[in-house]
Amino acid sequence: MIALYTWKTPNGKKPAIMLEELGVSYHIHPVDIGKDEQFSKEFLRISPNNKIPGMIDNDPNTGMPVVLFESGAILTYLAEKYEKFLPTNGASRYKTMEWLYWQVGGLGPMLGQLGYYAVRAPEKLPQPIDRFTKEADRLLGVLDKHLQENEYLAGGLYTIADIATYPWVEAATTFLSAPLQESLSTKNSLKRWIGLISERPAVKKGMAILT
Ligand SMILES: N[C@@H](CCC(=O)N[C@@H](CS)C(=O)NCC(=O)O)C(=O)O
Repeated sequence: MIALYTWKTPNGKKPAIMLEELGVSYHIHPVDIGKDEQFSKEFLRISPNNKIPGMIDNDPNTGMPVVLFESGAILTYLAEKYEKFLPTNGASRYKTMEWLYWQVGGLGPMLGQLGYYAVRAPEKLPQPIDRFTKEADRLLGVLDKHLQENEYLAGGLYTIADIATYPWVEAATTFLSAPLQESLSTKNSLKRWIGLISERPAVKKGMAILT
């Protein structure tokens, strides 16, 4: 069975959504990052970067467990193993990769910094809050523009790029930042996509882990 080491944060919800979409049975091992459990010896053996999510797939068919950290790698592994949500070849495969890397390397880190400075930091410093709000809004604008001409991130197909991006967009437009919530009202294509993704039963289940 797949063991998912995770917590109820945007990065932690991505593999849970994927496993729900695949209908694969899995067991959640909570790693409470509010209590520094990501620094435990057991977890560091799975994720040496001390960040959730991590995953162990004890698949008897492969002979040895597959141990992974980094949500993009976990999503890609699961997509290739179960042959779903990542086209095996052609332009749409690389469009999926393009938006997956955009999320993991751009949207996620910027929103993560915004979350720190605007929500968690004891002192609210205007300069970093302003910088990361503007950058997050720019990235959401890029997404909105792309979605004007594309139903999903990779075009006509729902893929791991959508699965990776949705939990961060949901956080950005709910609790992370009031200015981002306001600017969503002008981003109609992004709103359409949010509606489309949020209605999926697997997304509802994956978003609700550990609540
Ligand atoms: N690039 C990583 C980012 C993971 C990440 O930032 N996880 C956060 C929670 S959303 C975490 O574990 N933070 C704990 C820490 O920094 O100590 C991924 O996509 O898996």
